[in-house]
Amino acid sequence: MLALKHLLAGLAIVPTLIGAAPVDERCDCEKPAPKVFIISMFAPEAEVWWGIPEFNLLAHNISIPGLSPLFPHVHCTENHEICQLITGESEINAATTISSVAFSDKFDLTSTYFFIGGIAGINPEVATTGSVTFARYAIQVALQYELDAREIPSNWSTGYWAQGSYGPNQYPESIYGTEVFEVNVNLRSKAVAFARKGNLTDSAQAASYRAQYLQGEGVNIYQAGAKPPSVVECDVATSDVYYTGNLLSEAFDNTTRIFTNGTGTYCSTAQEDNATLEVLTRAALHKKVDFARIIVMRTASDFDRPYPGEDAAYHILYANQDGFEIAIQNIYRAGVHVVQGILNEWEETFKCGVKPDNYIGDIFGTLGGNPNFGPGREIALKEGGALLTKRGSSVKKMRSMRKKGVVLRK
Ligand SMILES: *[C@@H]1O[C@H](CO)[C@@H](O)[C@H](O)[C@H]1NC(C)=O
Ligand SMILES: *[C@@H]1O[C@H](CO)[C@@H](O)[C@H](O)[C@H]1NC(C)=O
Ligand SMILES: *[C@@H]1O[C@H](CO)[C@@H](O)[C@H](O)[C@H]1NC(C)=O
Ligand SMILES: *[C@@H]1O[C@H](CO)[C@@H](O)[C@H](O)[C@H]1NC(C)=O
Ligand SMILES: *[C@@H]1O[C@H](CO)[C@@H](O)[C@H](O)[C@H]1NC(C)=O
Ligand SMILES: *[C@H]1O[C@H](CO)[C@@H](O)[C@H](O)[C@H]1NC(C)=O
Repeated sequence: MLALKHLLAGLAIVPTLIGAAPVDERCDCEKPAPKVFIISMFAPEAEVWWGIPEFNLLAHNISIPGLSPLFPHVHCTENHEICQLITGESEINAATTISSVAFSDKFDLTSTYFFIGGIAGINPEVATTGSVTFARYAIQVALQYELDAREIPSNWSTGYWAQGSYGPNQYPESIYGTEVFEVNVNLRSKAVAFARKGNLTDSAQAASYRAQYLQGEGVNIYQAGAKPPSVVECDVATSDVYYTGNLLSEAFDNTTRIFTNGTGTYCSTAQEDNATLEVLTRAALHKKVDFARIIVMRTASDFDRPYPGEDAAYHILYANQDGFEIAIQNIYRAGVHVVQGILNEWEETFKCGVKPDNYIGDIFGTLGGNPNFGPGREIALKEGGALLTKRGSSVKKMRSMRKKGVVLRK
């Protein structure tokens, strides 16, 4: 290499040669440029797309370094118009797999629609099992401090409180940057319209379980939870911890409201989406992907809390909610219309992209613009530690928090 550089440096015409060579962007024309990339998290979510009449995702199995050892291939149709990856479950797997694909040289992803299609828990105040939800926000609700409930101060409503704050339901003062992501609302509207063409499935057992949410006070708050499955616009919470029960669900509903400055609607609960969106933010910053082309769809496999009067542990461990299979099936039944809708209207609509009217991106404003959540770019970056060595105030704050017994882990 060194020798070659020397040789080239001696040639006056080198700049012209390099300029004319078919390098960089030109080469992207040769690479597969999928129109839709389906993001599945584990085998059942992936396999529901296989063996279907509409398209064959198993025509190409492409290995990419960095994918999960459990799911070592990206799958694509014969013409590479539709591809699928399987992240593996939870935030670490999602971030690692999406990074490997987004920064891989094997694809041109600059015009690709990323379509997250996974199952999730569901808030019965907003929707029910089997429902298909489309998020505007993804909120990393468990990115907080936590005390076990048995050790919390007597006047606290939960053991969770935002980082850098002094108790539950306060706004975070320490920002990591992955707390909230917002995706393209105009694209979501189109995806929802496509998904509504789907004939959603249900089961008799799921129907009889959800009817019990109307008991007692449920009659006032859980009407949506007792209705048959439908397509709903509401937001997704991300947490590695698979939490459940009335109190944690209410606490993370509160967190969603606080992190989104009251603009988010807590409904589905999953373990990956903020990780996926963080990677796509970074990839978008380097023009590898278009952050305006992301759809977050979660279908509901179980309720995040028991019905009134039901024991919380019994609900999650032993009750037959029967939501899993219908949630998996409805990924395909609703999702296939989203994929086909994008392909059918590619030339007139999707090729050039659907312009967002809302802010899109993370809490820092990394991709430009001002989020309608978060403390603002300057403060968020400062609280995120970006300028820590220059900022006496942040250092002082950390010291004073340590004195108060709050340990900031980095
Ligand atoms: C791709 O992998 C799937 C299962 O992982 C397999 O069923 C299919 O035959 C493979 N396709 C090709 C072209 O090898
Ligand atoms: C709990 O009580 C303490 C001590 O009186 C007070 O400082 C704090 O604000 C209270 N916290 C909440 C969440 O009410
Ligand atoms: C919808 O799906 C159900 C089975 O889940 C089937 O019985 C019904 O005929 C379907 N309806 C339409 C309009 O395709
Ligand atoms: C959620 O917020 C409401 C309103 O601020 C509060 O009354 C409730 O105790 C909170 N719930 C939890 C579990 O923190
Ligand atoms: C969100 O709420 C926090 C805490 O009240 C506030 O400091 C921040 O300015 C708000 N952000 C926006 C964009 O309104
Ligand atoms: C990420 O988390 C925020 C809240 O913490 C949520 O509103 C948002 O929908 C999440 N983003 C995605 C894409 O899951």
